[in-house]
Amino acid sequence: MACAQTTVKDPWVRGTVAQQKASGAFMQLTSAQGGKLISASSPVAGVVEIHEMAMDGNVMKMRAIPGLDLPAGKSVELKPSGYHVMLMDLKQQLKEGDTVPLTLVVEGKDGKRETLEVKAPVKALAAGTK
Ligand SMILES: [Cu+2]
Repeated sequence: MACAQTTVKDPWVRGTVAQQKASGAFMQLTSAQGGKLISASSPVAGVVEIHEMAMDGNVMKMRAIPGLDLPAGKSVELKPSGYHVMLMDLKQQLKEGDTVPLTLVVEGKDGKRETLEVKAPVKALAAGTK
């Protein structure tokens, strides 16, 4: 890779209770030249999607989006009430103190793909609910 044009700040994953099959990963993403987060994967989850929270009538619901735009030089925050990387079909319980490896793929304006390896610490289940 010529240059890492996308940076990841403060990644974390919400912890789960036993038998819970889904969780979310959150972080701040900044793309120097602008791009789009197009996919994500993790060895702890069978399925990983990029989600947004949106109003459906009067209810906030999450739904999968094909990609998350990263405007040039602007930090985009993935947080519990907004965009997030959804980890589904979890293969294990995620406990506080664990680290979850994530692979993010960002497509630049020029069509070049950049792969980001992220190590996200697991925070307690209640983190970020306020
Ligand atoms: Cu979700």
